[in-house]
Amino acid sequence: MKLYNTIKGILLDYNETAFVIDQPWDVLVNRNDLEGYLISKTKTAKQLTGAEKLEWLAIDTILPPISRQEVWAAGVTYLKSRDARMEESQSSGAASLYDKVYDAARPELFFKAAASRVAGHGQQVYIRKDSAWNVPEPELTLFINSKGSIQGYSVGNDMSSRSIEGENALYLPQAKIYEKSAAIGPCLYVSSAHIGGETAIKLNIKRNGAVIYNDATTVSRIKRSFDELVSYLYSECDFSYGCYLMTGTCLVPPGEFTLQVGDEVEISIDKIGTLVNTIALNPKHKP
Ligand code: DO4
Ligand code: MG
Repeated sequence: MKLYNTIKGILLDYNETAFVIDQPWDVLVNRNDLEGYLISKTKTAKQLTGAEKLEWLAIDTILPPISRQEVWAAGVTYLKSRDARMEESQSSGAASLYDKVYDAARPELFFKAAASRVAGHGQQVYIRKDSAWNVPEPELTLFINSKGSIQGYSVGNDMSSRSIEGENALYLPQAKIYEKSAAIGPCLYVSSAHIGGETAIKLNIKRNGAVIYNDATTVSRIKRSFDELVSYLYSECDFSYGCYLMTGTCLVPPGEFTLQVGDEVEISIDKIGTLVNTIALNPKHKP
């Protein structure tokens, strides 16, 4: 089942029927057995007609599925990511950091975004004006409740500056955290069953309507289990409203590739859906 946050309210898409769930997002999602609770709500919740459902899910109506949750991210959880970072950081001498963290017991985890910096499906994500090399990072994103239990999944984009991170690994927060550097959506896919290794993640980038990059892989290539990532994240942090955790990028465009303003980034993950964002510069910060 899919839970959508929209400007009209919260829509639950279950068995081809759309229901209105009249509750604040943070109260609704932060529970154990979210799936069972939502199924029970379908008995009394208002149903939408097909036309109403289309209106609620129009591209300018959908919001990111987040309210007061923090967004965290795991890094170097796939070999592709390790190799790309080792290459980009060769001149800074930091390549071995990535090699070490890939093999270490403790994963790389970093704070990615406050909810206000997160874009939803159909919205713009930004590249930094002081960055020459920018990529999207397609990441399966966990929704974890305040008790540390995974209740759902979403599609995430961990927008990143490779030039800033490659210059010096200590610049990671600037490479990763800025306005609209994260996108999550289009929905929260709620499931008590774990997302399996066979789940496909696809990245498609279009420029002037033409596909300029397209690749896919599966979650099975991840080095660490979700439970391992969650247990490190929750070991010394409390999340009163639950939190999102991006689980690391599994696809990296070739070294010569950088995003341009106007590019369209599409990330699809089986069962969850497709998150589409357009690349822009922050209008407030244009030179
Ligand atoms: O080590 C830097 C960040 C890694 C990352 O974001 C990823 O692997 O997805
Ligand atoms: Mg990432």
